Amino acid sequence: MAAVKVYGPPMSTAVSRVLACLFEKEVDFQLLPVDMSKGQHRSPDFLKLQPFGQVPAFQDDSISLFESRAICRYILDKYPEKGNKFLLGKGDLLERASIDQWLEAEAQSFNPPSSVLVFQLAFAPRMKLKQDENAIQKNEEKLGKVLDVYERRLGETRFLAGDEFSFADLSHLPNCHCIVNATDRGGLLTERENVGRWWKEISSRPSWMKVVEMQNTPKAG
Ligand SMILES: N[C@@H](CCC(=O)N[C@@H](CS)C(=O)NCC(=O)O)C(=O)O
Repeated sequence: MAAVKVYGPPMSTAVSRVLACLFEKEVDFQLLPVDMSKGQHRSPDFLKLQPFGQVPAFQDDSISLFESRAICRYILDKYPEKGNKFLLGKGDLLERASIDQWLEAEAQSFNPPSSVLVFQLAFAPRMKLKQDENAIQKNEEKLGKVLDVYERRLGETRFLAGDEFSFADLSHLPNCHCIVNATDRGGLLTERENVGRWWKEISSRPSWMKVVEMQNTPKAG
């Protein structure tokens, strides 16, 4: 069986979501570089894989996919028996619905404000772009309100969808990691008692630590 291919730098939050999923599932993969500083993600060849000109792109034999969350679902569905078998629950309808619910919360409520903060506070300075103070303030407030909901939920359950680590928790790792480690707004997570406890637990999973190691490897992008 040929290893699946992931295109993009591990520093990218969307790429790192796919990598975390592959490590959890113990699925072999090949990481192929995309030099975004040279605009390679907008090259005609890359656009055949990812028509929006973003990373990651993904290939499994003749199948090619884009959108990190859809790529993860594909991996979870294709390899139910490999690695962590319970990222989508143990077959209980309510448990699965709860995972889907918190996955939607990640994509619809958590991701928009946290992505703005990640871009404005972590990436804009590295790219020598001017920060938008108004966007930072607005999205910090928005994210705070979202995390207040998480704080209440995580006061009731160990993880978002219940008492087991799931794909819903995994999907939050990339932006949480950047906010805690690459901005001065980490307190948004760490100063909330239950969110802080949850963050500490999910970020110390061996799968995520491997992703961080890849990000910290020179020339990892
Ligand atoms: N919803 C997409 C988002 C992909 C995305 O925004 N990728 C960023 C890097 S994290 C990117 O390629 N940015 C370059 C650009 O948009 O030009 C996913 O989850 O795959």
